[in-house]
Amino acid sequence: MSTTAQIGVTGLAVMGRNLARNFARNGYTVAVHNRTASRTRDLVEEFGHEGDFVPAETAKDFVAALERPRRLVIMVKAGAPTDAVIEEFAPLLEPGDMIIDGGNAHFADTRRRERELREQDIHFVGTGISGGEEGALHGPSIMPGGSPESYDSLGPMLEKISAKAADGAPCVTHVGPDGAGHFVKMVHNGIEYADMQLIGEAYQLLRDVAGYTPAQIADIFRTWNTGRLDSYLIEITAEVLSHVDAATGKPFVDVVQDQAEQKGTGRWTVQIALDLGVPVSGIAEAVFARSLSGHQELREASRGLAGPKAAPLGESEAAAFADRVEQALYASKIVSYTQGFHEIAAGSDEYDWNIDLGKIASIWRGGCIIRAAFLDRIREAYDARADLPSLLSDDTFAQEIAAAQDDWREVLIAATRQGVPTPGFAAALAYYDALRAERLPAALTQGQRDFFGAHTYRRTDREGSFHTLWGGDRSEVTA
Ligand code: NBP
Repeated sequence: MSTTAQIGVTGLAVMGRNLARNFARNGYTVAVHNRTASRTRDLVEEFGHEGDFVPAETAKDFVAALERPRRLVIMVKAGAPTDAVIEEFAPLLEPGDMIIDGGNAHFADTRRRERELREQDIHFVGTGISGGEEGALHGPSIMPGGSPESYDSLGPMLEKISAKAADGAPCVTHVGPDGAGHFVKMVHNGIEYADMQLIGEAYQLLRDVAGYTPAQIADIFRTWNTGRLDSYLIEITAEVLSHVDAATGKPFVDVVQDQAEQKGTGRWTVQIALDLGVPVSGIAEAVFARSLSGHQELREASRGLAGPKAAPLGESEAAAFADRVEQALYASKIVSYTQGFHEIAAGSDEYDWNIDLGKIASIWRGGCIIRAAFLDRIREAYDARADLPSLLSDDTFAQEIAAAQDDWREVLIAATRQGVPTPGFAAALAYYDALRAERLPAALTQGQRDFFGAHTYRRTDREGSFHTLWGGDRSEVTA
């Protein structure tokens, strides 16, 4: 077999197949391989006319089909299958070759694999790919980690197949070394969870407090989508809400079981945030809301618990309430992104990745699930000041939240009065209020810790650590 292909894709389920087609449609010759060879044959049979594919049935033929340095993309199920594929291919590769893992790997696995393969001088490029199967085919947002040398070789190809933002910029950048790409993809998914939860809460409020029907709420979302909330998720929310179930004639949303599933990247975002000490309360509430929804027996057992007796709003108040919900949603969204970007900054510090936060906002503007006009604003905020302590420190965002906060609070009062759960909105507001507070009860916490465990405390008026002799004469000693 001649060495002709510029890139190879192994793992040809929905993602790998569409990614291979995307490369081929952009003029690259693509070697294709899958553990079960029938998938390879099917791809070439169905889509062979779209470009140049080199099908390979064995690992050896696949590697032999690649020009050097080899660029080999793995698109298999994350976890043990990725290790199995690396074990199969790495012995067939040579120094300078690249393995690009486009699966949803945990960044710690990516760091390990990168370290192990570096010993053989093979570049391991852990790459976050967002946008689902449509994105893979038409242009995803791509978050590659790995060495700068690997990006020199891969970057132009990735730029070609990636989504393009409205200003034409490709939605890909070299995120940083080793696991940086998969870390950023993980936080992207965490933010996606939070975005979806906040939208869900807005929907529930419009339905249960304002009394709108799903079709009316779809129209409200369509209106919001022409303003500052303009985003893919708001757009598809309107589509889902206006869809009518063919079998029953009921709104589709009313015939779907209300138990949300998850694959794990949201949970990882929260677990890693806990390790890094970053408060991502909005993302955590979104993950918990999905798990609560799945506890069917617990929910059944709790149906009889008492709730408030407040009546829904009258028709005349509904429209004003919907405007308030828009403010609450927007303010809460600013907080989710503030928390997500804080986690990326903390990961970057912890692992010396030197991640450019403005670039990350920039490459999420197209292709991915959280694409939104709003990301342009985040990019501008970081471009204006790369060391911004938090998105809330940006003047424009601070002013927008200031303008939204009264309505945000009113919405939460209404939600509480009616007994509509809004953990995302509430966590976001609590975060905002905690950050701006002059004094937090953490001082009391420190006093309690010192009382029961002699954990010591620091004073507001002088340096040092102190302990009060709680069991004795309550005098203070230097610790
Ligand atoms: P799946 O995650 O369903 O994986 C199926 C592929 O893995 C098939 O090609 C299968 O080969 C291969 N595979 C498995 Br399973 N075990 C293997 C092993 N031990 N050795 C070799 N190959 C093995 O596919 P997908 O949904 O296309 O996703 C691919 C990756 O992309 C995943 O990591 C996923 O998390 C990530 N991702 C998915 C999306 C999405 O929207 N679906 C979005 C972003 C990222 P076979 O055909 O022989 O069984």
